[in-house]
Amino acid sequence: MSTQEVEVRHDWSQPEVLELFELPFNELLFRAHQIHRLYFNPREIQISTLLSIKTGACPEDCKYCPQSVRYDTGLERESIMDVDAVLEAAGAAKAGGASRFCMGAAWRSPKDRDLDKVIEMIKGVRALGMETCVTLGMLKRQQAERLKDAGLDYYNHNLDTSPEYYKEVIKTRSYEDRLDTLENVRSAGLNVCCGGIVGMGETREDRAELIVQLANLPTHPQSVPVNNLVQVPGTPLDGVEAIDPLEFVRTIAIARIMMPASVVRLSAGRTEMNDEMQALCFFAGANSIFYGDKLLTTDNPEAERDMALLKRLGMETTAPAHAASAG
Ligand code: SAM
Ligand code: DTB
Ligand code: SF4
Repeated sequence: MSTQEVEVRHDWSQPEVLELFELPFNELLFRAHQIHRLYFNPREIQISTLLSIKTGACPEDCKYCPQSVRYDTGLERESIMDVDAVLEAAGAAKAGGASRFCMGAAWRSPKDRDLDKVIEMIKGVRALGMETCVTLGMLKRQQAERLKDAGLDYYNHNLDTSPEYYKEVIKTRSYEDRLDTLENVRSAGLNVCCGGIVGMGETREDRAELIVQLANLPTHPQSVPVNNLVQVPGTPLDGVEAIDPLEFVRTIAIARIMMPASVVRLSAGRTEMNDEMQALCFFAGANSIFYGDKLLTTDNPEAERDMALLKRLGMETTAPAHAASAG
């Protein structure tokens, strides 16, 4: 098999993706791993560290999110961090081995004066020799261009789930709004980081449709975070039935098959996964993780435990580099 034989497609249909979901588990993993090896060194893993630069009191109503002002999750609201404190955290992440620093803000969309400060942060993190990513909510074209000019590498904005299930989860912004932001980010020439969350009570059809939506974008997102819902007391999705771990692995394998050149990140939810499950996800094609003791507001596995796991698996972390363009 060669990369020529594995076409990078943008015309997937839900029924054919459901057929992939129905494959025997080993058959699916074998196909995904074969494709993975065509595009990537299977020993390599990209690691990003997250920092919440503006926490809580978000006006949006995303039912999974501890930062929405509508749910009582006991989170203290904080104003935007000082640039120096952000750069200190980025320096520590770099010393710990992270190649990319991702800054997240609990905004519906940034105001222009917020962007001034974020731009200072991006320039400072870049000067440390790290790749930069921000996730700030909806973005206008001109704002995306300002971020590109500042040297930003990636913008994260997730589709979260299928268009149908989306309406059950978020009412304050539409799927179309998200697609518009992605278009603005793409046309500004930024790398797109876009994925979703599973384990929110969605059906297999919803999971298939989420990956169809991602793979049928005009270009595949360069980075695809697959989050397993972190259930936070006080959020409406707390207590929802968790996804079967093997169904989660299948979701990773199918993302790998359908977006062969994209980096697939095993994202939120790793604290609940054992080492064996994570190893299966890496075999299925995940080649990135969030690294560091915290995600934005919830826990992530301890950095030392992750380094020990990567060592046990014979995996190596990648150095910062501008991503090769995905198809
Ligand atoms: N406010 C911005 C936005 O929503 O675009 C940026 C930050 S927001 C926290 C970034 C992403 O984190 C969301 O799109 C969602 O996919 C993910 N996320 C939030 N809460 C989560 C949870 N409890 N479990 C898993 N993923 C979560
Ligand atoms: C993404 O897809 N997952 C990250 C990042 N992009 C910004 C966020 C996960 C957040 C989990 C809940 C929290 O820690 O607040
Ligand atoms: Fe706000 Fe983002 Fe959380 Fe939604 S996911 S409530 S937009 S911080």
